[in-house]
Amino acid sequence: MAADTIFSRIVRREIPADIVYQDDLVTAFRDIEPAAPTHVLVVPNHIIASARDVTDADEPVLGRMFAVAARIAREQGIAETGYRLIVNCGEDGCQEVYHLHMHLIGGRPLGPMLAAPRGSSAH
Ligand code: DGP
Repeated sequence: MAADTIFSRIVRREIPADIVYQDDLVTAFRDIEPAAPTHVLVVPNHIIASARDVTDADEPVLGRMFAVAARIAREQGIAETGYRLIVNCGEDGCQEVYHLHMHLIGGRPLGPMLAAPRGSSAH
């Protein structure tokens, strides 16, 4: 069995979080460090550590994550103005929590996609 994560404890409602949606496959809750007026995390209820650990068997839950993100975006009133969906993976992707999650971020213009670390280049 996969190790427990802070997000699986939120899914089980063992620790507080502002849950905006939950069903049999996924849970969505507000990020504790919001990067924009709307910043929601959509997570599978069961632990998939990272995007690199996804398998064919995960396709239903991955589809649900996108469908739920679209639903929440509509509910939050940002579907028309637009938003960004982000999945960080591994060390270079700055993943902090090893329980797959999709960031749904919007409610203001978000600017260019990547903020490069100082002194870095694309090559
Ligand atoms: P990432 O770098 O993609 O792994 O982002 C992890 C996000 O999770 C980060 O934006 C902060 C958020 N986060 C971490 N711990 C908690 C928590 O206990 N509650 C909530 N709501 N969000 C958390």
